[in-house]
Amino acid sequence: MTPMKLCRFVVAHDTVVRPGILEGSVVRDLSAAGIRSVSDLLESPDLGGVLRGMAGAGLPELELPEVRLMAPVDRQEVWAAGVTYLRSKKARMEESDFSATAYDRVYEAPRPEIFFKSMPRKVSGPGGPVGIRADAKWNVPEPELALVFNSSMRLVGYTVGNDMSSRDIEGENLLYLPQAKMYRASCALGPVIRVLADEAEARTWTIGVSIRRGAGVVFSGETSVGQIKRTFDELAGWLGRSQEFPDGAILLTGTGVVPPNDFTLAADDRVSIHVSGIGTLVNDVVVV
Ligand code: DO4
Ligand code: MG
Repeated sequence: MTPMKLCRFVVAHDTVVRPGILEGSVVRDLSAAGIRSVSDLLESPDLGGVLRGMAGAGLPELELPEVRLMAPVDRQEVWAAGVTYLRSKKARMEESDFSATAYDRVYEAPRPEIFFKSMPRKVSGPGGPVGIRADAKWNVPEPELALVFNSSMRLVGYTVGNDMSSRDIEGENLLYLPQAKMYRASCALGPVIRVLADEAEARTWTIGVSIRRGAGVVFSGETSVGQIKRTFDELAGWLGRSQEFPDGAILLTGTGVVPPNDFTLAADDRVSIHVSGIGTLVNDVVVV
């Protein structure tokens, strides 16, 4: 079966954001079938059946160059888990002085690190900017698989995420984490939501990042989703504790690719994050 991918898009010279299905280079306009938003669609108890029904529904079709893809979230809050890969634990311990043991402990503890990352309207989409703080000196992208949950905390899809981070601010003092993680254009998601794939399949996917500066690649790296220490159910269970998400939620699952410690992003760098089962999210770096 061809992988099923949902998107949000606008047609050139239009401002209306529409939900769509992306198949190859063709976008099918789901708004023509009365579907108002991706998060509404993700509430369906039989998403597979609904989407299969759309295949023969004669929906308007557009070629990718005719549309602009938007971040595939409309009303969902965006949260993030951290220190879920051994590589991230090591990097965090290297960058911090007196808080190193906190990372060591959280990697082993039953309760994971989970933090709020972004309101949906602040998320950058494909081709949008990703920010580095003007007051930070050590900035990196964090390429991450993002889990997509509906309002019942059912895992309904996956997208590609970038949890942009200021390592010097986070390393100086653990209490500065919100400033290292939450600022203008610090979160990017896209290009699509891959649906109808279970955790076993997602764990076979690879996550790669490549950073271009001018004509050259200044960093590239790859890991496997299978390297995540915790199961998706475990992460979902902790995220949903004493919480409610009436519009669903996104959970970034942590980074397993960290550039060397002498690397920092610069304005105009192009960050491409590829997850093999989903697609590639491309964003250019701006100073904010
Ligand atoms: O506490 C630091 C955040 C770690 C993180 O965002 C990650 O591991 O991806
Ligand atoms: Mg992260």
